[in-house]
Amino acid sequence: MITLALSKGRIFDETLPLLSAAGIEVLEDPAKSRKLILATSQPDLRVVIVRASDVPTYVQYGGADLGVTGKDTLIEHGSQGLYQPLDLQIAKCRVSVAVRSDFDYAKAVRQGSRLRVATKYVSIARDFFAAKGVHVDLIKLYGSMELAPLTGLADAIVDLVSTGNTLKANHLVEVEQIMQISSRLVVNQAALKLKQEPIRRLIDVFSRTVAATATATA
Ligand code: PRT
Ligand code: MG
Repeated sequence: MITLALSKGRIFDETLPLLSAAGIEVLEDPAKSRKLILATSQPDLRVVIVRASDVPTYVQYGGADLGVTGKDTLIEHGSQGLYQPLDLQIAKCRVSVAVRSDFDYAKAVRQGSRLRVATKYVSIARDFFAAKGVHVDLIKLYGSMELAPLTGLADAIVDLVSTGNTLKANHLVEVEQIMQISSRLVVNQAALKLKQEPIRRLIDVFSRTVAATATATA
């Protein structure tokens, strides 16, 4: 049995076409079912539904043989024990710095002010501001980062942006783009050795599909 870890929502939705290209259909919809283990049309492949931030942990410790996870999550979690054969080019976004539209970020940076930065991405934010030589107090949050500058909890946030609509709706502006993000296939290294044939086959189909999609949209 091969176990694939996915999170509900965009990662599940955007992985479906890749599975489909491999001739695999997931037999239940996690948006409708409460089941956490989903059978597929391939009897030796099952999907487990976990929190997005738990995908690397499941794969690292062998609770799943492989998984799909954002590069953001992977950087924050660390990639010990994970083989990363493929950038799947799905669930794309960027990690950015955003502030209230009435906050003069450039001036604060120029003056060497100490910035209060709220984020779920503490490691990415720490490295980014350290490289810029900007002093920051990092405030770890688990969600709704956009609220922090509006309530005076922080001067800035480091968060994921895709369309920019969430920032706009909250009167925030993007002032720096830190990095581009997409989702990666991660594989448990022991599983790769023990179940080499079926896992290699999946990696190969995924990789051909990603390449074909890139050509089609180029
Ligand atoms: O929601 P939960 O707490 O369970 O976990 P999660 O937020 O980590 O999971 P999920 O499914 O929301 O995100 C999984 C992965 O999708 C992330 O780790 C990213 O790699 C990727 N991804 C791609 C995104 C987005 N785009 C995205 N736009 N993840 C989150 N967002 C959020 C963002 O945080 C912000 O609140 O969407 C909002 C901004 O979107 P726009 O379009 O308004 O700019
Ligand atoms: Mg989310």
